[in-house]
Amino acid sequence: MTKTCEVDLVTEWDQKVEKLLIDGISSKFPDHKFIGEEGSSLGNKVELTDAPTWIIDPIDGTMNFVHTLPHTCISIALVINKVTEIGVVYNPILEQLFSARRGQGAFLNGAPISVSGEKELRKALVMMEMGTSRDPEKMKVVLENANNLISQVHGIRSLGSAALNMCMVALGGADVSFEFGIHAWDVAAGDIIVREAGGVCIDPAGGSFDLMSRRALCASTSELAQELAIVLVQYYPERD
Ligand code: LIP
Repeated sequence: MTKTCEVDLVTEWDQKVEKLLIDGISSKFPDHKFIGEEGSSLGNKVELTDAPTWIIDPIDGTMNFVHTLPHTCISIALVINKVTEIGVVYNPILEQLFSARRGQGAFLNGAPISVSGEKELRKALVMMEMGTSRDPEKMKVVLENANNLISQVHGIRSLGSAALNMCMVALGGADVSFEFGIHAWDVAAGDIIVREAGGVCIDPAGGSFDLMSRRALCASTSELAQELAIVLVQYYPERD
């Protein structure tokens, strides 16, 4: 089925996985709250309070899932007092389990991972996405950024999943990732995984990362994050 437009997809599996996770977690923690992609698209208000809240994307990279491109994942974060405590991103096709707990490092299938440490944009491999919005202003900004960056960096890549893009930065396979128009459930787990791997997450204009702003930039170093923020054409979607 489609959601906001013809290329914003949801499958029965998005809904089933979200229900499975919410039912399972609720049975152990009945007072905890949830922000889930599919519940939110049914009109449930997205509200992040100080209560323990699980932020869930049951399938990040739904388009890939529909096409059987194997870059698709489940993204789960636990946020308490608006501080992210746990992040899990699991690609069940490639059996890649990225995880992080605040203050305890980041891991891929149980082995510690760390960012590349790259500081210079001209040497960076950049993750960015076209996104599913067909709003002409948004598409213009995406293409302007791709056009401006291509001659300034080592390369540009897109996995089709914001969460997996961020995990590639955490792994050191890519150096920086940014996207406008994503939602809290796309980036909540990736944020803590990148930071626990030694990287940074900021607003793409250079300020502090704001989970509900629908804007994210993560990088292996703050030098690289700030260098990219200066050259990006900005886009400000409506907040979550
Ligand atoms: C997707 C994101 C991706 C973005 C798509 C979409 P979904 O999430 O991970 O980065 O470009 O527009 O939002 O909808 O597959 O969970």
